[in-house]
Amino acid sequence: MAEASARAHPNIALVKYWGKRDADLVLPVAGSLSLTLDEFPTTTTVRLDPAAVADSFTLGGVAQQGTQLSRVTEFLDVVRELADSDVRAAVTSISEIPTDAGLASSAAGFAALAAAAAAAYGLDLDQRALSRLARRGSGSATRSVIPGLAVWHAGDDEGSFAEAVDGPELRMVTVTLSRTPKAVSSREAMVRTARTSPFFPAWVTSTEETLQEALEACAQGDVERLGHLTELHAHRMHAVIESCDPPIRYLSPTSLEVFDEVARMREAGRRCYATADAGANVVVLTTPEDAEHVAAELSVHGETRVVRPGPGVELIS
Ligand code: 2P0
Repeated sequence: MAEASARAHPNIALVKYWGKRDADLVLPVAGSLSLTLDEFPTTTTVRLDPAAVADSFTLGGVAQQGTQLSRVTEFLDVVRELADSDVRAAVTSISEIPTDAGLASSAAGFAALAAAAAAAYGLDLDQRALSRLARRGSGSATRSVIPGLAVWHAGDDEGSFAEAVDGPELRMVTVTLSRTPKAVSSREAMVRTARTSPFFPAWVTSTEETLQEALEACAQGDVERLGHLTELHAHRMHAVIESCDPPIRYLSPTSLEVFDEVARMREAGRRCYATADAGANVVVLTTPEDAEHVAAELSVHGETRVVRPGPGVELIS
């Protein structure tokens, strides 16, 4: 097949990925756990072009250059090596992720690109192989291949893939607070954290422990324990990031107000637990019963949206 299209969705980590032990192979220092969302898909088409001398990448109708294009080209080089091909490709992508929603676009973007490129170059990959391939584009993309709850194993190149995990029925409430782009990219901030934070070794060992506890909570359908670990792990990730030199701080005073409000709702009996990625926006893990209430209460701080668990990556043509 010389052309293929695929769609993937972003995911939010409950146990976070922060730090690589191998940047080329995108191997994380520890495993992580996430929920793939059913909103904000990215749809990507890969068309092989034997006459082209270089790859092209168009995002939302705009031709990309620089880092955006080179990350796509480097990823396609991995696919071409697997397919034993030197044919260049035209990649067109449409992202429905609002640029200010604080959701990493690289997870959905590279999961969709992995599936479309694998099909266009004639690779027949199962879910595990596709997850490993998506990992080479962006770490969090490893998990967007998988529907719903997904664990990404740290492992070596063979063993570092994501797979589905059974767990309780969950909802996410996104709270959009920030409209300014992040000061330091996740990729750069991860390197700085690993190089300069004295707390980094403890972050690595405690993350593996938290992951095992979170997987047990999933198996037991224990929303309270899973939620507690989710919020705890977000605080720990931001603490290790803030401890690097020079320091990086992603949370704003309003983010902390939302964390406080979520704690107050919890004391009042709601099941809700806050987390935040490499930006000021907050996402709240909650239940189907509590989701609408949580979204309404938090709407004074920013735009809120209730999001359900979503599908894994899908080939659409
Ligand atoms: C996560 N984040 O687990 C963590 C939490 C942000 C905070 O994965 O360098 O874009 O492409 O592997 O996947 C964002 O990092 O980084 C991320 P790369 P990625 O979702």
